[in-house]
Amino acid sequence: MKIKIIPLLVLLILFSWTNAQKNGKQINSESDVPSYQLPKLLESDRGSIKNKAQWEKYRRPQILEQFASQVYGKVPGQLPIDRIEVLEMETEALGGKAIRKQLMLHFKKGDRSMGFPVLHYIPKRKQKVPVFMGYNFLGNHSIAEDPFILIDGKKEDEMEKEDLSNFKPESRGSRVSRWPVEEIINAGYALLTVNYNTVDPDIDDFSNGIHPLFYQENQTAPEPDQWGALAAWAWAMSRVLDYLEAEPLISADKAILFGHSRLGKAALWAGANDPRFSIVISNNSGCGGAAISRRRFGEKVVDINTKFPHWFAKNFHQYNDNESELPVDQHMLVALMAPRPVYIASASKDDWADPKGEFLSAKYATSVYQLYGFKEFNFDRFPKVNSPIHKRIGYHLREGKHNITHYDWDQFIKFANQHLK
Ligand code: GTR
Repeated sequence: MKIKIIPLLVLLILFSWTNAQKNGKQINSESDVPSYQLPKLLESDRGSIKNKAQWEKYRRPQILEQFASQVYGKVPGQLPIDRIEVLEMETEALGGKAIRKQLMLHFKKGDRSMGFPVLHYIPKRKQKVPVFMGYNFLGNHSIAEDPFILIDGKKEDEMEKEDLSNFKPESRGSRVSRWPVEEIINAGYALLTVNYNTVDPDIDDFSNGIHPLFYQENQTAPEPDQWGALAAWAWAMSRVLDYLEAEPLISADKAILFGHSRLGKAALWAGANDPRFSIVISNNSGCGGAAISRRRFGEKVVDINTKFPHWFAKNFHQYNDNESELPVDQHMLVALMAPRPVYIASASKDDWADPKGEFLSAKYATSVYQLYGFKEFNFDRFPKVNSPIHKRIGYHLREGKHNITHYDWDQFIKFANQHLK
């Protein structure tokens, strides 16, 4: 009797283990990718799109609207910067090479107000300089060892106890490996950063951050087709660009927006909405970023909406395990950057972000770039590790994990040099 039960038990355990693999994070084999059909980039209700004029007039606005109402959510109105406060400035930063500026951008609507601090380093040059701009995860003070970087806009000894819940003084310099400030400055670029939590805290709570300034009376959360956190982070980068247009040391028409991971998703959405960003770079942005949702490889729509219910519009939750009903897919998001240079970076051990799905978005977006005369891409085959492709669309598969490294930055700087200098 016992002898019969044991093989049965083994079978049962094996069966449930395989199922757990399928439902959980580990399902990462190309053979598990379902067959799927992508929505057509160059078909509209008016027929096929044959040139850039038709793309810009009919198809682009339609795709943008579908992403806004079904994926990231619409921004319910407009709100310009109310006031810019200079918090700190040093003309001899980084051993005299750069100017450090720290500002607070203030916003106000009715009796509600909020603000977020901006840090930049600007190389000392005779002419205006281009700028890399992007969010950080752990606070502006995490990007460099520099003791003068304020923590959430405040000096360390002036911080109250509650200020410390979001920002740890010990984070100072903790992310220098992701932020090669000197290399960027030496290459002639300014660097601007904002902590994303200061725009909208990354928690499932719509009572804080920028959202409440847009509420109607008695509204406490965005409507189903209105913005989640990613769209709020995207929106705020455009407001930073509004400020940069008046900054005499920086060429706002050479603003390179970059972001890693969730912030890479936000960078792509910001770039889609605001054509003033001259280059957009997404690093390991994955699901809801550059990766094709219909591949269901690594992180799926249902995973992201379950773990981060506040990132996207509520409408996006309709597509949990239902990707085939999405009117768009992420190659269309990349295509919304056209004809501007766009860069998609993946990492070989970042299965959760689906490197191949990120590559395919770049590849399929080329059909729109071709309407603008950009024909050469070399996107026929998924490239080997560390073999970057720098065309009007850039792509690389870095060897290694989900991260942002010197290798990535070297590629981004080369790509920017190629297109802006
Ligand atoms: C993960 C999330 C990803 C990615 C990442 C990040 O937990 O599943 O979509 O955004 O976080 O931002 O680091």
